[in-house]
Amino acid sequence: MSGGATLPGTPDDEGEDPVVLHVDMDCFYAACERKREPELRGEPVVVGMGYEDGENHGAVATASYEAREYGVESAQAISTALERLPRKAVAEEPDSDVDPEEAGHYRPVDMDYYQSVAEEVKAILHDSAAVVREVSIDEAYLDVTDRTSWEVAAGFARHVKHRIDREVGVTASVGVAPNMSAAKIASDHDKPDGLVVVDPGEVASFLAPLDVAEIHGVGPVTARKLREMGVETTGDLAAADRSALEAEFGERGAEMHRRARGEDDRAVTPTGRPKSLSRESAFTEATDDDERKREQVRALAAAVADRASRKGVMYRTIGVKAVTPPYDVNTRARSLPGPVDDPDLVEEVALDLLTEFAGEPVRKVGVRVSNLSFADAEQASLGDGWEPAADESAADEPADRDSTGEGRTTGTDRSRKSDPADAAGPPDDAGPTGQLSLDAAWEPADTEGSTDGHGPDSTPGADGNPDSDSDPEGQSSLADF
Ligand code: TTP
Ligand code: MG
Repeated sequence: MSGGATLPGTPDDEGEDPVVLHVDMDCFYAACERKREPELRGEPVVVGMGYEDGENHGAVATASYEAREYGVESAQAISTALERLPRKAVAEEPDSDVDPEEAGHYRPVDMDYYQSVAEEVKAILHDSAAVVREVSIDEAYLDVTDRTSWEVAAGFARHVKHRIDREVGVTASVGVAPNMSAAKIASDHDKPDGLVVVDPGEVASFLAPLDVAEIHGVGPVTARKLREMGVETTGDLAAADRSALEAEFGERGAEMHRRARGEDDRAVTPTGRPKSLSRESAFTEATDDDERKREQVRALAAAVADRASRKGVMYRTIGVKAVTPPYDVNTRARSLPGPVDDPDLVEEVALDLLTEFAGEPVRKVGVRVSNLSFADAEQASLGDGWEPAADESAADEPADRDSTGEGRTTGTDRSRKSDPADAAGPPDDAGPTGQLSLDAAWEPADTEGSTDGHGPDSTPGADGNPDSDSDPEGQSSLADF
């Protein structure tokens, strides 16, 4: 680790490992219920979605840790939960044979109230970090590299936790790590009220003993397949042969492998500020017909330029993406001397960049503008980027994306990498997850609203609340490998 000389509150040294916090509230809805009804503290509490007082219908949104001891869990039918943990009110009836000590409190969901509590928490998070990425009602990533140093990161995180507890009256579990993926796993590692710090250099050893299912994006189906391959722990996965994983899972396999090794260089980017606008479209089969490619790129260029105009956005960088078989993602970008809003130029530059792929078979093409400036000056200089892509109109083909990632594009930028999102086969773990497309600059046209989006082991998220990575912007994340 570097940055030993950095004091809290001073800017980080060049090259210091990022300090990333992942904050996830403990049994959040139940904690909110306890905040306004303190007599519920220490008691088993179940919050039901589609549940009404005294009824048996609905599903468990969350349960307090005391209730979880009885086998009550999220997404379970309330009727099942009641079999495992009877209602307190029933147990307290005079002729009841249920022990009130072995009973719980059931409450219906009150989203408005939870939202207001979440806002109090988020205010503290924004106070604690310049860069906050909110990924769901009870979860956020903070980049605090410029506010602390690795020597005192634990104290910094403890301070954030204490503030949430003291000022709002609910508890959070916090993971601290040099990247988002490890921070998320760390926050989950010692719940509730946990604080787990994974120092740079310890990421791989922290991950190694964990079950593969703890890696974000590995759901039960993938975990089972991995076990069949003899891969039980994250360490096994890290040591596995990447090409064998690719053979089984496509590019997702390579991504899992990277994650298991603790490799994740995504920057924490604030929620809701697009870094780029892009559209892309796949051919049914790879084509080497240049006119078809050009036609598609013209259409995409027009769509992107139109979108930028409607948003009042100027761009300084224009790029194309060409996915060549098997899954190689090639991106080319050219920066202009100043920001423009010029649909003809988008087409002209995109077609010019495309000439590099003349005669090559191409599976998918995309066009992107980045290095955006907004009419609203506050949002200006968001940088450019080929990174995380939000999916605004998932049902659309081709997809329309606002990227919120960060990247660098100077002059003509060239890159060639594999795109997890372009991997063959539907990712079975695709939940409505959070932020990013890993290092894939562009997400697939069909991440959501198609077989790719919600596979058999999507995390159940009753009533729009999500699996833990769901993003208020409706971003599709991690491309779920
Ligand atoms: P989570 O953070 O997944 O769960 P939690 O905060 O209740 O518990 P933990 O301590 O394990 O973090 O989700 C946050 C809230 O989202 C949760 O309080 C209720 C809601 N939610 C649902 O409504 N349905 C679900 O299936 C899940 C998982 C969560
Ligand atoms: Mg939570």
